[in-house]
Amino acid sequence: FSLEQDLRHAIARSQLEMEFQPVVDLARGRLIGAEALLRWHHPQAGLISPGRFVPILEDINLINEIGMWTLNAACREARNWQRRGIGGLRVAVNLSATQLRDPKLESMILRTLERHRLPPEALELELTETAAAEDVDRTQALFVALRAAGISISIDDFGAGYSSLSYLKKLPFDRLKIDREFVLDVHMHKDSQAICRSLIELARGLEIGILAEGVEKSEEVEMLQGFGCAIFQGFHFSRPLGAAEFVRLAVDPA
Ligand code: G
Ligand code: G
Ligand code: MN
Ligand code: NA
Repeated sequence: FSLEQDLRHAIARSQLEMEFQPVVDLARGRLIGAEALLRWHHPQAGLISPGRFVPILEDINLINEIGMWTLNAACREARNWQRRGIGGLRVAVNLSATQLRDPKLESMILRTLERHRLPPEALELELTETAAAEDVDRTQALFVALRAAGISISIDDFGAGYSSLSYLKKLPFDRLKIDREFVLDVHMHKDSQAICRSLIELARGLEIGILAEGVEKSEEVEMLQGFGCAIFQGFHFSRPLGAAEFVRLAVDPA
């Protein structure tokens, strides 16, 4: 089989699925949302990670189509949470650099929210700093428009790219996600501690939110909490869950 060919039929054959990884706010002691993560169930190869197939989607020009499928699926599920009375949760959807270059992106996002009657406050878009910094002026216009509509924006994998910090002055956004690389065993590494402390201080100075992703151990949580980070995502709290599993957790947090 060829992954390229098979990807062209993945939507029609219902092989794509979204998982939802809980995001928790320890200051308020509650679940505040989830990151929507795309999964591809390949009939022969099994479960394939987006880390492997998103680059192929980019190559074969399918990223915009599958990106819209993803956004639609995530918004439909977030509306489902609201219908079930699970209030105040935000769903975070990853966007690639290619999607950012699509002139129809903004209108498609707004139409998707309308179609599902999802309030814009319930949607967050995640972009890596590399994607966001690629064309700062263009990204700036897009972020301004999306935020004016009530959608929030986070910079994913923060600290892991090669971009300069100058884009921080130009781009309006709501949240930084500290890359997993700096969170991993932060309690054991002085350099990771210095970096995390600086990032948390940076977010405070910029008056934006900060989230630590990829937390796997209570020692990591405790250290980052001590530095002033309150929002977490990672296997320590929960792995990404199927839609039904996520609803069970949200309705009845153990
Ligand atoms: O879930 P996993 O660890 O396999 O994700 C690997 C990478 O794929 C992560 O960087 C994640 O941000 C990205 N990713 C997950 N879902 C999506 C998606 O719907 N769209 C895009 N563009 N990237 C995604
Ligand atoms: O790049 P991005 O932040 O979007 O990547 C999210 C990916 O990280 C998801 O595919 C998810 O499966 C993975 N992930 C989430 N929590 C953890 C964790 O605690 N440890 C590890 N190793 N991976 C995680
Ligand atoms: Mn992400
Ligand atoms: Na990330």
